[in-house]
Amino acid sequence: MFADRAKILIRSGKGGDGHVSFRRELYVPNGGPDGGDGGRGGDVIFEVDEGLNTLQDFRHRRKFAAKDGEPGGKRRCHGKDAEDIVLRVPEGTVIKEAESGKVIADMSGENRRQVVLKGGKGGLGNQHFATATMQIPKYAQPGQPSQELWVQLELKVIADVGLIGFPNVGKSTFLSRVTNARPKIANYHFTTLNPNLGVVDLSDGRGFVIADIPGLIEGASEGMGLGHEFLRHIERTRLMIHVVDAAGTEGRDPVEDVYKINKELSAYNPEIAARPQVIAANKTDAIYAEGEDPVKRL
Ligand SMILES: Nc1nc2c(ncn2[C@@H]2O[C@H](COP(=O)(O)OP(=O)(O)OP(=O)(O)O)[C@@H](O)[C@H]2O)c(=O)[nH]1
Ligand SMILES: [Mg+2]
Repeated sequence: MFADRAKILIRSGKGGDGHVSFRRELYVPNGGPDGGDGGRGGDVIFEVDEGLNTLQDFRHRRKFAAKDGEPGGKRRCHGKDAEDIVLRVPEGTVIKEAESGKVIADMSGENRRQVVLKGGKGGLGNQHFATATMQIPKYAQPGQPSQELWVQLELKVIADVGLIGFPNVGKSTFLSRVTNARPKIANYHFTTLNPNLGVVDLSDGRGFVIADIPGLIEGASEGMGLGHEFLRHIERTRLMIHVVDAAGTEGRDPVEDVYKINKELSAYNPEIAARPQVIAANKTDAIYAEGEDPVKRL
């Protein structure tokens, strides 16, 4: 299945604590404070990887934590900074705060790399806290805490072609015949609940991607059926193949079907409705019409 959503837990590293120590040398009785600073905790960074098309990597692993900074040491030793972690996502991934749905980052266009959680700063060692009146500071600063967050990753399907149409008209069947995809096909509505992607291989080496989108129904633009959820997936396709049950096996008129689906498209986003569309008359083997040939009417 084509993964286009994933919920993951990310955590930045805690800053290392500052250290409390005093110089101890032979013949130096009251050495001053020499506790070093803690290192910085790792950031959590998201980066676009051109080679990725799906969020599949985030299905198997859900927790991603950067390491903590190391604490400071004696003799002004600075704790080591932790390495950042870089999570690679496909272009077009939107990162949202899972609880509120607030968009944190949109990894598209110019935005190739974004720090989403900052690691904690390291605390200062006691060497910094000596004053004229306090020459033996027994205090050092703790490192800043880490941050933890559940985030929702969302990827709009990036396909060249989108298959649209009423439920059960044969969109998935079409996809399975012209691409390498093996979607579920069954004789009931809403068999497809998530978009399936398939690649069409052309002999000259160029291929293109077709997305099979769950069936649309009247009112989809207002959220009926799975409504917006479905329409969201075609936003980035360049053209659509509009599959129609030409035989009207469920009692609907195929020409009316085309108008109804297009009405939903324009209500959702007129820009999508204006994109090129190929009408594919399907189930022609089941046509038993006496009147005008429905394929001709289409
Ligand atoms: N007779 C006939 N049946 C077909 C044809 N294409 C698909 N079917 C059947 O129609 C039913 C629905 O096919 P699907 O490909 O699952 O339809 P879908 O449009 O993806 O359906 P949803 O995912 O529910 O929207 C299945 O039982 C298919 O075998 C065709 O050309 N002729
Ligand atoms: Mg289907």
